Amino acid sequence: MAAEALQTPLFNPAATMQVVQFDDRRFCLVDDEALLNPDELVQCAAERRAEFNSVDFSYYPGIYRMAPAMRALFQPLFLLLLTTSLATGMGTSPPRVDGGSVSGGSFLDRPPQDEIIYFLLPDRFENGDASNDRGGLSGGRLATGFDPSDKAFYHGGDLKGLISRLEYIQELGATAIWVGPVFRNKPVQGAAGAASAGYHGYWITDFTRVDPHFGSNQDFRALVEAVHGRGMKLYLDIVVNHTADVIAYRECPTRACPYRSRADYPYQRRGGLHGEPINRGFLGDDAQHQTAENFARLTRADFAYTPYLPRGEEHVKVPDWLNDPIYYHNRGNSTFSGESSTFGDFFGLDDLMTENPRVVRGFIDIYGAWIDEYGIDGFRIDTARHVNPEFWQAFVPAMLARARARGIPNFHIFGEVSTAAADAAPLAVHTRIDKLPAVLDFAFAAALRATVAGSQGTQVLTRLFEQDALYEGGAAGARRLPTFISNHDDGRFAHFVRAARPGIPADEVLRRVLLAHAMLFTLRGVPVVYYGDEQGFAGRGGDQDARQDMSASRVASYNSERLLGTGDTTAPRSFNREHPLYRVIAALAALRRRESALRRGAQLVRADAGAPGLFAVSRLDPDAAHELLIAFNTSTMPVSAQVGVNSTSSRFASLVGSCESAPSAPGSYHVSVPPLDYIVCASETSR
Ligand SMILES: [Ca+2]
Ligand SMILES: [Ca+2]
Ligand SMILES: [Ca+2]
Repeated sequence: MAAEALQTPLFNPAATMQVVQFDDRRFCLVDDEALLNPDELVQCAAERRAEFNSVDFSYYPGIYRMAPAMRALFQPLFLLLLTTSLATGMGTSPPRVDGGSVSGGSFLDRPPQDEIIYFLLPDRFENGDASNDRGGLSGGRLATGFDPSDKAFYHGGDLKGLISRLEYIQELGATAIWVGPVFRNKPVQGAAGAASAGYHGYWITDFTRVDPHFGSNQDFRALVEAVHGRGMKLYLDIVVNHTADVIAYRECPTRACPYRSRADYPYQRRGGLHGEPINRGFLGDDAQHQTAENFARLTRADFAYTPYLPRGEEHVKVPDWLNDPIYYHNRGNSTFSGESSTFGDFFGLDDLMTENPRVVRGFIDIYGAWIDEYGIDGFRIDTARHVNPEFWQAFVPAMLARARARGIPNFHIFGEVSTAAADAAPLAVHTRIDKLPAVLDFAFAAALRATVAGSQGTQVLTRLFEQDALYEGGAAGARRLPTFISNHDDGRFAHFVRAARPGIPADEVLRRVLLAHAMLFTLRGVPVVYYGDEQGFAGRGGDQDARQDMSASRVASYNSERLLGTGDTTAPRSFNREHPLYRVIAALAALRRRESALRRGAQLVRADAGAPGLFAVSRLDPDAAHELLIAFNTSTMPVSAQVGVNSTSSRFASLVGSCESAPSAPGSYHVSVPPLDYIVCASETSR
């Protein structure tokens, strides 16, 4: 036990009580004097981290500083556990300390609801290797996809660059990284004049390889190891619904093919009701017919259109079975309604016949291998709503089992079900029918857009959370939903504020964006920070306009943008840890890591309004033994109100903003919240 081991930067000499972590199992609560006496520390061993529900130490390798309010609560609990563990003979082995650093707890033990997720597109993050910018291809930008001055093309970001910036991400407070798809893409798609590149990763041709623009599979392994080495997790963005656009149809050589339905173009006729009989005996794709025997009778893919593989692209997809058109729907472009939602091509992208057991097995093999090979921690599933429920019902349990076998008990899977309304029903159905463990909470994003960017009353939020009952697992299930306010498709929250309130002062835009982040980190759900939001990126819209470069940008429209909270532009690198948004997000992340009620606690709405104004909730974690009252003000006037609290909550401390120290009467607490601001108040009363 070297005394140096305790002199980590996290040690706070001003604190009178510290928690020392010896390894991933043992902790010790000590006062300052004890720090000077290593022998006393050796004798001080404790229970497993998992039992300390009020503070998750796995986030704090080294020495943890306790908030004063927590210390008083924690000390008796700790002493009880310590006494118990010593009495049962546990904790008598000497603590293991490696070199000068105390090893951290295992990230593998953290449940999904404890994460803070940072979502990035590798192409737009950091360029660590200029030699791969063209993906090993030669020629102009229509061949290589590389044009750093065009927002629709590759800009050079790669996995090596991402590895070099992990400290920046971790210091922001993220515990998990959701990386946009890394698989090999078709480099360029689209007709001349409308061409764009696969820099975003959603046009996969080879599901087994990292795209050469991003590096190699070895680089991916290095990334996962580096992320895990920091006690963080890596969530991989995957696609099952479609591949790149390779398959074409003879019937429409120069235009998009409109959708042809199963009723108008049944499987057993070629090209329509009066066509020649084909696929004799094929009983269709309904759930009860999704058997290998039935799909063996589907031998012709020309029931609606005549699909073909353009010359030179016959074997572009990997694994090779993906090159056979029989494994695709081939019914033309989706209209995003009716059956075309799951059977249509997503803007020409080849829509897989995910009802076919061969396709199900194929994707279990493909993505299972990424779990086996690299030990990743979860999947974000693209376009999940456009795949039939039976696929997910088979795929999800297979992936979870694969992960468990690999020693990843908390593997997480969350699907993209894109909706624009603050309505949980269209999302929840995919947790109940498809059995997706979670979906991205688009309804939360819409509700914040309506109330914090727009001018709807905070009752919108109350209605949203009432609908948590719709999710599989109810409110507890809803606490596992990744929540977000910005993304790469719809745009960034700052853009929504500007769009809803043209001409408002820059300071008000910033305050509304800060308020939205405060809601993101303190309301139920798992916060997802979209890269660049912490640097004040705003964008002028969605999609390409919301995919700015963190590395020095050469895109004129990005570089002319007014960023929030800084006079800088995206022309130089944007990894500023002093940016006001970076600092506020880091503080919110620290608050969330410290307060188990924010991660795992039930949420009770305490106050709302039919107009912009007060929204208050309590977060209650039975193990934390205190109530967190959080009050937001979405209006530009101060609010002052009585809100309900637990009648046993008798003393309060301010965690954020100014809180009164006592309730006005049992069960009623007075809050004053400045315009576009929030307060977080912690009761000190045990239950
Ligand atoms: Ca590069
Ligand atoms: Ca196609
Ligand atoms: Ca589909």
